[in-house]
Amino acid sequence: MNILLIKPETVGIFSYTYLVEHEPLEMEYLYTVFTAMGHHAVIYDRRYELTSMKKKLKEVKPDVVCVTGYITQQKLVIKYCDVIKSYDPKIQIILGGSNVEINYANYFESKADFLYHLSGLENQKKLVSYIEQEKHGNTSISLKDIPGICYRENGEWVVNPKVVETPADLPVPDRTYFYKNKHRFRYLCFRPLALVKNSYSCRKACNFCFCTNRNSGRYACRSVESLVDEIASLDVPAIHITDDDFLIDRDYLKEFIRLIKEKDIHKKYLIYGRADFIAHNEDIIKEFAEIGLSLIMVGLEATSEEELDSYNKRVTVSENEECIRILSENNVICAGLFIVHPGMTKEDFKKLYNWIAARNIIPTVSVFTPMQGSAMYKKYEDQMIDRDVTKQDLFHCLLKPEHMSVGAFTREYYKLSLGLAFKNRKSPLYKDNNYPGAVLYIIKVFFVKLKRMIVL
Ligand code: B12
Ligand code: SF4
Repeated sequence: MNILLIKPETVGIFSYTYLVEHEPLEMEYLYTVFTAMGHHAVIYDRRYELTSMKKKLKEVKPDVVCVTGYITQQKLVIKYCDVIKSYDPKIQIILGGSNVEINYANYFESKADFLYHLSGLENQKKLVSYIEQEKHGNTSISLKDIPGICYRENGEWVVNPKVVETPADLPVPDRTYFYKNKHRFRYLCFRPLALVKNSYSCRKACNFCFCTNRNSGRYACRSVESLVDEIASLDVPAIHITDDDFLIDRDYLKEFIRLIKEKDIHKKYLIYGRADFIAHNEDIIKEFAEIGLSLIMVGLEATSEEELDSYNKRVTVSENEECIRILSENNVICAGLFIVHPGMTKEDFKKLYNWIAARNIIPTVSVFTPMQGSAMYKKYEDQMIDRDVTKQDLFHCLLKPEHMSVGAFTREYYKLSLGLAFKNRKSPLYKDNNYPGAVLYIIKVFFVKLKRMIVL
């Protein structure tokens, strides 16, 4: 069969920058799985390819279209389904990805045929085999036997139960697409950059976190050998490990470091990790830094015990302080993640600025967002002043601020974020930024968006 794999265009503020761009790894995985099954798969990455949807459909003549997407792209993905079905109702549409995995019911109104609500791909193979059999009038596979899918029966959606999976089942991704487009993929000065997926979910349970609820809330990771083999095979200087928390286990990390040294691999690593682990495992961070650890995105979140407890973070302010010291002393960039919440006064914004500015941190500040699918969503659902999922991008004020208007809160937020970015403008992380080029890019994106409003 012909299978079209759609990576949607970026929505929101991220679409206006090319300074943080990642390969469409989920699509490369699907490409790998489907080509191994003998299908003809094509990646259509709408972030870079300006061909219209209809033209692409005409070109590829797909039997099946797979679409990925995040919560902010939900409405866009639903619109794609309309365009695909109006082009050819026989095309079978499968929606998957992080948002569908948990918020699959949000897509019940779409024209999709199947919703895939799992982290792994084993059952996706069964679904595609089912579609192929259907096409040829042979039906030895039954939809009810495929876990983790939603499908329609007599006009009603049927939701098959989930199964807990492990990323050990994922194939080694075919990186043909990556190597063709390698120049695009970067995290600021780290480029070219490859993504490596090594785990599902997280063992911790911060209440604002969406990721921890994936894979039915069960953490699972690959063997350290398979991770190192994949890294060794990549012809890139920098690797972004997508694990929500890569600093899970001392022994795992020790073995990782040992194998990287043994195989004489020289790359830079960007990871996510927790402050408590960093604070209590200085020796591991030191050794990891020696083999290339360059940046850790670490959820510091807040500057008081009270706020940290309110997020069920289970980290103390002194652990956060210790983490910042250790990373700084080992020359690892501390990309600290912070949250501003609706209870903050103008004074609190100033205090937060001063706290961050006084430390060696390159921060990203998010607005407290009860993301649908996180533990706290139910608590805040009724208080949300804006239900537009496109705004669940962590940059929008979705709850009524207690001490100021939404406009004033938004101004304070941008003042804080831009002020901190300006303060850190000389950081080596930004050394490759080409600002005139960035302005031209914004203008280009504006025109592309305009064009797509007319022809999708
Ligand atoms: C790297 C990353 C980014 C990169 C972009 C990566 C990319 N390739 O496009 C950057 C930094 C730009 C980014 C931006 C954003 N991100 Co982000 N990001 C991630 C991160 C860390 C890894 C994603 C990734 O590439 N994984 C690798 C792939 C292989 O794994 P996967 O996506 O899970 O896919 C698996 C399955 O879902 C399945 N699958 C995926 N798609 C499909 C489709 C079909 C049809 C099928 C059958 C299966 C399938 O295949 C894979 C096999 O395991 C995740 C957190 C995480 N650990 O997952 C957050 C995450 C995906 N991001 C998130 C968010 C919210 C955003 C933003 C909206 C906001 C923000 N402030 O960050 C923006 C929006 C960007 C946009 N595209 O519009 C959320 C999404 C939540 C949701 N409900 O959708 C996540 C889960 C983190 C979180 N905060 O909870 N992000
Ligand atoms: S915020 Fe980080 S540590 Fe907390 S549950 Fe999510 S991934 Fe785990």
